[in-house]
Amino acid sequence: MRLTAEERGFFETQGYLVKQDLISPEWVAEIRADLAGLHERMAEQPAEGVHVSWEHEVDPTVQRRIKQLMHAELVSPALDRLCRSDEVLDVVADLIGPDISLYHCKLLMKAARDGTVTPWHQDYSYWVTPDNQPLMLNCMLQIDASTHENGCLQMVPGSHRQGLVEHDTKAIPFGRFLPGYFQPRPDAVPIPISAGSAIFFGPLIIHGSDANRSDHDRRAVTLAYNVTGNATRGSRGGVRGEGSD
Ligand SMILES: O=C(O)CCC(=O)C(=O)O
Repeated sequence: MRLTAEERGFFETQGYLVKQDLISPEWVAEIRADLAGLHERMAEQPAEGVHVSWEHEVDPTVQRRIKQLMHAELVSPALDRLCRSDEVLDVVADLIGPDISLYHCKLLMKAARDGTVTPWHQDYSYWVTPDNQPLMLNCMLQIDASTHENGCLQMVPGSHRQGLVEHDTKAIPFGRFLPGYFQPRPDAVPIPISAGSAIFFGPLIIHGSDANRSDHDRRAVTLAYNVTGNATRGSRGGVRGEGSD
């Protein structure tokens, strides 16, 4: 798969790009099967190497709900395959070039009724170091369809062009956010997409998502890639190009 000039132009001006039906329904079903009972399994015994952030508004004496799980490739063979798939990497290579390394693979569980807001932020506010540049790229793939009601991703088109802006901080998951946290923004665009579709976006675009007010989970995975050699923290090694192993 190669991007059209129109798609590249859209990504450059708007800061994101939607690819409908990036993977097959069968692959989505495999991912879902790998994730069955994940909240309960991780509450009992987190898998080695993963890092779980829990929904902080859920009473842990009643139940636990995962907000995000870092290094999701370790809990799902189908996600592990996705990180290295041509379906994803062909688009990534078109957008950031052929030398790509995996930065992280993160599950965003946004559980039915319990999934909380992700405040407005730029990912680079988490990733910036004195010796790197904002060259990373996210592929956020929906495991369940995202809708207005279940808290689909919202983007502020073109906001990547203003560079990194100052964030407030708080010691909670997604604890870096723009002033106002998740106040309504007239310049934000909700992007509901089907399961198996993905949104590609860079590290400087402002984005966030509302709470899940529905009875259905809104699970997604974010595959973040970096250009090989752009200094990182936490890179899991090359997947393509000169940094491959
Ligand atoms: O789960 C979401 O809706 C937002 C995730 C997000 O903003 C991120 O991973 O940077």
